This record gives sequence, structure tokens and C-alpha cells, in this order.
Amino acid sequence: MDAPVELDVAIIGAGFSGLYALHRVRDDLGLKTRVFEAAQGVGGTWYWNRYPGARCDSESYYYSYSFSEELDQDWVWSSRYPEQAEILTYLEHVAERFDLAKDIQFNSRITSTHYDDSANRWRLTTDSGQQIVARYVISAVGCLSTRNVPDFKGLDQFAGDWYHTGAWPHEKVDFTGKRVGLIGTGSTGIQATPVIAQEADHLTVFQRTPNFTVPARNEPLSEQASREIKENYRQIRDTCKASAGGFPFEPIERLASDVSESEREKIYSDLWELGGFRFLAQSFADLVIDEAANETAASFIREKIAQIVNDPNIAKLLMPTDHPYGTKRPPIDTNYYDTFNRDNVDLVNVREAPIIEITKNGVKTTAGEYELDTLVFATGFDAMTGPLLAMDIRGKDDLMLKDAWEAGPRTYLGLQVAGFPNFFTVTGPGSPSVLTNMPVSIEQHVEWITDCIAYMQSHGLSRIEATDDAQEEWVRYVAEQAELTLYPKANSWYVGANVPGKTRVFMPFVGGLDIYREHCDEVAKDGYRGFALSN
Ligand code: NA7
Repeated sequence: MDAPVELDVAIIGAGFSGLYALHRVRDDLGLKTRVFEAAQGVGGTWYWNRYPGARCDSESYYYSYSFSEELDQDWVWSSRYPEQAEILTYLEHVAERFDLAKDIQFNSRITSTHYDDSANRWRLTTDSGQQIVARYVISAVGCLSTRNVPDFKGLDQFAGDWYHTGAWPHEKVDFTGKRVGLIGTGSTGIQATPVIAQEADHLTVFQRTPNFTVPARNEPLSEQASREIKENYRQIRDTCKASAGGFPFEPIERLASDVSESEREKIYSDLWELGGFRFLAQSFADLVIDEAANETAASFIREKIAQIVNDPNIAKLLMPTDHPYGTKRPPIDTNYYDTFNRDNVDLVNVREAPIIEITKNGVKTTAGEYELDTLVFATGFDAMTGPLLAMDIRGKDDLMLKDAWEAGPRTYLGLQVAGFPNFFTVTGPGSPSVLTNMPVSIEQHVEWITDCIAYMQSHGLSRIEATDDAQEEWVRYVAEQAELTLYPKANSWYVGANVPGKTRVFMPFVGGLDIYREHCDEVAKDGYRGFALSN
């Protein structure tokens, strides 16, 4: 067997996080660093999610790195919301521009990650049996990378092809002439439905929970818009960094009750036309805090569904009533509700008549069997904790992460877990992460971790570990913040409700990236308060 690869820093994952972490740790600190990536190329989420209609819901000019002004000035986005292929090309360009690929080992999935206390080293193993020894590990595995394929009886006997949107083939899947079934109406199902409907002979959408979605209003980015963005890029980036959500929107302070009903309707109507996350972010400050305020937005969207969808029974089926608007990750769409006016599209309520099994010919629910040629699972991910728990992480005294997290994820600042020294997570549970515009949160984490490792180096320290007390206090604070909002009311992937048996805990920090950034900066300024440092 080959000798283990010896590294200062092992980074796991080559998406937005891993690429930037490699750039900072290798090029700023000069440490021996390598990225291990399961895929054949860079991109992370944007490598795997190639399904029809895959597009970012954040706008291109701010869903991108901010660390290089030259990159900002050189790169040209083609549309308001970037398509998967364009984001992947962007990340490939970043990898080339900063000479990253030479330190990325592709086709290498980390299968075990064990801390050796006596040597103060992490020992990692890849799926091909390669051994790695590293002083630090940075997990950049993403929050939505472990696919959730429901355990339906009989899937192996299905005669047609089936796909999960998060592991889509590189070759085009041709739906022409096919009867397609799509399970799941989260952001992904909502993006894929209109596109598949246009190509397939027939599309059956299996819906368990209706979702609120707002039009994206995608359009090409004009030369003039692009020029104006570039002229103001520094300011746009600064606004994102200082904001609660990582977005360049002005903070909204008005409450839904501050205005009359007709003014409120006008605000919602204007934002509906403007499109995208702005409907939630720029309407009223209390939408995810106050139920009555939330209901004003929810009923506006329900009214829109009633106007758009011709068949009142289908419209009713599409109207969410079981959760406040925005408490599940809010999808944005292109022609989603209109698609249910097409003759070749059916909506099936699997809440009322659940799926019993997948048969040779299709999907069988308690109400009957639907004959299908192709099945698409848009059933989401084991979010936030899934990718970490898949790597058999063991800390001090062989403590398994899955045991440490039996009652839900416990972290200090979403950056480290007590008992797992020198192991950092990027956008882990307990950080703002998925509630924000991800590249901004990723940069903040990677920069904090890089500064931390630099501090360790310059102070002759070799070991940093979150203390139990600091972790407990942080976990309590994260939970208290969540309880101040309506978020915990929804059966969302934020609480793990989509994965049977997963402990219900609201995982991200809801208090805002601005507040969170202050906490992290203060902790660092106080000599990494709440961490035990030693050599
Ligand atoms: P989501 O948002 O988790 O959506 C998954 C959908 O699949 C959702 O409608 C689920 O219904 C449905 N689902 C899951 N399991 C089943 C079973 N067993 N039967 C029927 N329906 C099921 O995943 P997405 O991929 O759409 O989005 C993930 C994130 O990616 C998104 O939020 C963005 O951040 C990007 P449920 O609502 O649980 O009843």
C-alpha cells in the first residue's frame, strides 16, 4: 500500500467553498493543501444538479465570489438568474484562473475521517483506499449534497429509467414521447416541471405538500445593466457583506400592519412583477415573525394561484395551507402554476392518496396506478448534516459525529464541533448558511478559518477545539433565535422533516449574517474565545 499523503490541510469538496478554501489556505498561508472531490470536476452542487430548468434562485451578479475585483470586472453573466451550466463554467473558470485544479484530486470520495489524538492528526481514507494524514480538515461538502431518494417499495422493478435531480446524467435526458412522473414540489420540482412538461408526451406531478412560489422574471442581462453593476460592484459587494441575508437589497423595516390593505396589495403586486426573492425580502420585515403579517403574503399568493390556474380544483390543490409563506425555502419559478393549464399535465395529491409502491409500469398510490415511462425524483436532500455524517467522522476517544449529533447537530458558531479538534465546517449547521446568499456566507467562513489557521501558525499553536460550554451556549442561542420566528412551524428540510427518522432541530442560525459575522469577529478578536488552543 502507498504511504499516506501528508498534508497541512485536507479540504473535502470542490464547490464554491472548497475552491475558495484552497485558494486562501494554499496561496495566502502557503500550506500544503489538497482538495478531495468525489466528482470528476469542480462545481459541487452545480456539478451534480443538471436537471432541466436548473438555475440559481439568487441573481447572478451577487451569487458569485466577491474576493477578486478583476474577476468581477472580467466575468460577464448572460442573464438575471444564472443557469446551472453557466455557474459551472464560472467555477471552472475560477479554478483555472487561480490555478486550483493541480491541487484537486477528483474521483475521490472521503469515506472515513478519524482523529488521531496522540499525533494530533486527522487520518482520512478515500473510496479507493488511499490514506491521507492532515493537521487540519476543512469540510466543504455543501449543505445539499446527500440525495434523499425515498425508500419506495419496488423501485428496482420499475421498467423505465429513473433519475434524481441531484445526480442528473451529463447526457441530455430525452423526454420526447414519454409519460413522465415527477415526485416532489420543492424548489427543484418547481423548476423542472414547466421544462419537462414542454417536452414530454405527458407529465404527472406527484405532490405531497403544495408550495408557495413567486415568479422569477428571468431575462437576459443587458450590456447596460451589466456595465452599471460593474461600475458599482464594490459597493454592491459591501452591501451584501453587511446585510442580514447576504443580498444587496436595502433592509426593509416596515411591518405589514404599517400600511393600508390597498397599499399592501400594491406592494405585493409590484414585487410579484419584479420577481424573485425580493417578494419576501423587500415586502415587510415581519413576514417570518408574525403570523398575521405572513397571512397577508400567503393569501396574496393563493389569490394569484386562483387567477392563473383555470381548473379551480387544481388551483385549490396547489394552494399551501399547512405552513406560513417563507418558512420552507421559498422557491421561485418560471411558469410553474401556468403549467397546470396544459392538457398534458396532471397533478396528483399523494398526501390524500399516498404512494404505496413503484411497480414495473409506474407509480401505485392508494387511489390507483399511474403508467409511466420515466420517473424523476425531485425529493431533495438529507440537508446540512447528511453530507457530514456520510464521512464516518470520529473525533477524540473515537467519538462518532453521528453519536455526538444524535439529538441534532451541535456546533460552536457552525464552525467546529466539541470533541473534533482542528476540524472546520464551512456553512455548517448553527451558521446562517442556507438562509443566506451562499457565496457571501462561504467567503465569510473560509476567511475566518484561514485567519484562524494563520493565528495558530503565528502563535506556535497546533490544536484548536470548541469547548463544550461555548458549544452549549451557542446551540441554545441558535434555538432561541429560531423560536422567535415562524420557521420551526414548517415541516421543512431546515428541520430535517423531509427525512424519515431525522431528529427535528432547526439547523441554521436565523439571527442574520450581519449579527453572526459580529459574533465570529469578536470571538477571533478575543483570542478565539470559546475554543481551547494548545500546542
Ligand atoms: P425539497 O425542497 O426538500 O423538496 C422535496 C420535495 O419532495 C418536497 O415537495 C417533498 O414533499 C417531496 N417528497 C420528499 N419525499 C417524498 C415522498 N416520500 N413522497 C412524496 N413526496 C416526497 O428539495 P428540492 O430539491 O426541491 O430543493 C432543495 C433545495 O435545493 C432548495 O430548497 C434550494 O435551496 C436548492 P414535502 O414538502 O416534504 O411534503
